[in-house]
Amino acid sequence: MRILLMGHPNVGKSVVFNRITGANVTESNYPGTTVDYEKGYVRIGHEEMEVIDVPGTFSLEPKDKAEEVAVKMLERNKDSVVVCIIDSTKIERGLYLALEIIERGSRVVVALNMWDIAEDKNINIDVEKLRQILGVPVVPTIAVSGEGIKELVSRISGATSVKIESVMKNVGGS
Ligand SMILES: Nc1nc2c(ncn2[C@@H]2O[C@H](COP(=O)(O)OP(=O)(O)OP(=O)(O)O)[C@@H](O)[C@H]2O)c(=O)[nH]1
Ligand SMILES: [Mg+2]
Repeated sequence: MRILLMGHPNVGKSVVFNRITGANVTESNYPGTTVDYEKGYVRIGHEEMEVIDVPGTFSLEPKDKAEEVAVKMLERNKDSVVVCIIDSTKIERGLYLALEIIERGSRVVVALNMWDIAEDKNINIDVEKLRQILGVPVVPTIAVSGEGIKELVSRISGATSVKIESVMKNVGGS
């Protein structure tokens, strides 16, 4: 089984990747650092899973080379679990991409990364409500300190796909 780490540029995908796999991929605060993909491994239970640090993409309608690589990765790996990494300080934009990935039928786990910065800015996110609306696991993370990463990994093997129609119904009802 494969795990794809996806999200907008500069949300912390490579730091999460390094945390999960113990690898050492270039991290930087310049968006678009990862234009090709990196591969590593994580052992979950008895299973060794391949983890892919997918280039950042704003949406599934590619606008440049990096986004093209990202969308192709998703299309070629329909049965993988996608860890969708969202910048907690820019949650709406990130959720749009998460919904697009859910809509494609992938199993998704959402990481609300940069949780420390959101706290500093007094941005309060109702994680439980987000879980209920999306119907997928939602885990706050601080990739740079490692907080939440263990829990994130623990949610991967149980991830299931959800119907976009039921998510949209929940959005309407909230
Ligand atoms: N404060 C804080 N900084 C973080 C966190 N996660 C990542 N960063 C920082 O955010 C910057 C971007 O991290 P990367 O892992 O390179 O981001 P990326 O998503 O891989 O970026 P691209 O490959 O360019 O798409 C780095 O300077 C990280 O140190 C976090 O949870 N909290
Ligand atoms: Mg990167």
